[in-house]
Amino acid sequence: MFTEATNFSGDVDLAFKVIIGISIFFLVGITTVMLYFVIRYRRSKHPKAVQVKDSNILEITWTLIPLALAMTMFYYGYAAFRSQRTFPSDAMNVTVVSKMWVWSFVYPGDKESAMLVLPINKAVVLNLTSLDVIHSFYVPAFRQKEDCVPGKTNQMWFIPKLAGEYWVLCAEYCGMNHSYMEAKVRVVSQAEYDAWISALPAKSAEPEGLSIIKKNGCTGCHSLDGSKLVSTSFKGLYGKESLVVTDGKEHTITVDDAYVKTSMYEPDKDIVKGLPKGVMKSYKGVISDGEVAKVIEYLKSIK
Ligand SMILES: [Cu+2]
Repeated sequence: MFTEATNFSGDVDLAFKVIIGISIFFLVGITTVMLYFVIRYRRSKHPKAVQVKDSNILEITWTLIPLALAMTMFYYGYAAFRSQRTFPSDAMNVTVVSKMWVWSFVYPGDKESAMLVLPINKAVVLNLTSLDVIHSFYVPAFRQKEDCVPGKTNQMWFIPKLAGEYWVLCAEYCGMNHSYMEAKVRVVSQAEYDAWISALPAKSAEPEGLSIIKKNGCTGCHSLDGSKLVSTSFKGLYGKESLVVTDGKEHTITVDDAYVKTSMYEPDKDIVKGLPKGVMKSYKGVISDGEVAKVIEYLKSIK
């Protein structure tokens, strides 16, 4: 439960343990004293109230002790927070791009990956961005969480200390597939990282249509490998016959250039039977006619 996966996780866990320890101490202490008083001073034994005169010593004591306890909790919390906000200058930088409902990680050299792969024992700064709504980058094993806000770059940093695979979750409710917005962080040896990053193709090497699809976050709902997400997979889609509902009437269409374009610009017009309405936004004015052609070209290539 308390594995130290990064240089910070121990500090965060310590703050957690101090706060929970003090809380448990008071829960037990106050409950015990309360039960004792309830029994000891019950009405049948003490029918008449006794007036207690105020005591300065007592007042000062019960002010100073809670102050010291609160400051202790503050100290451990602040110590863990401060080191996380003091950024190293020699760290490697990775940009985290969030979009409903996918994470992607952009490495220097314009390389992009769906998984965050990091070399062990090396400081990394994550530059967190969002292309649409507020998401929150959360790695429970690392005890770290930071919001991804559109139009703004937030940062977080850490040194991975334990090789392994960890979950990345979105901790800010961001719409229908929020709970599926996940990725993996893989912490590996430097040699393994070097091999992985050099094998990762630069974004410019991929088909333009695929870049447009990724950039607009289409893969959050449409898979490229035939698996079912919110909507139909792009694999094998072009040229396929599909049962759609238009103005409440069912009919069969063939997925061709015109249908792909309509689906992007007026997504609610011809809805594939069984799929929900109003989930996909219109990409009119976002994806140009020229880009639509590139996407169609790409869809044809994965028929
Ligand atoms: Cu999200």
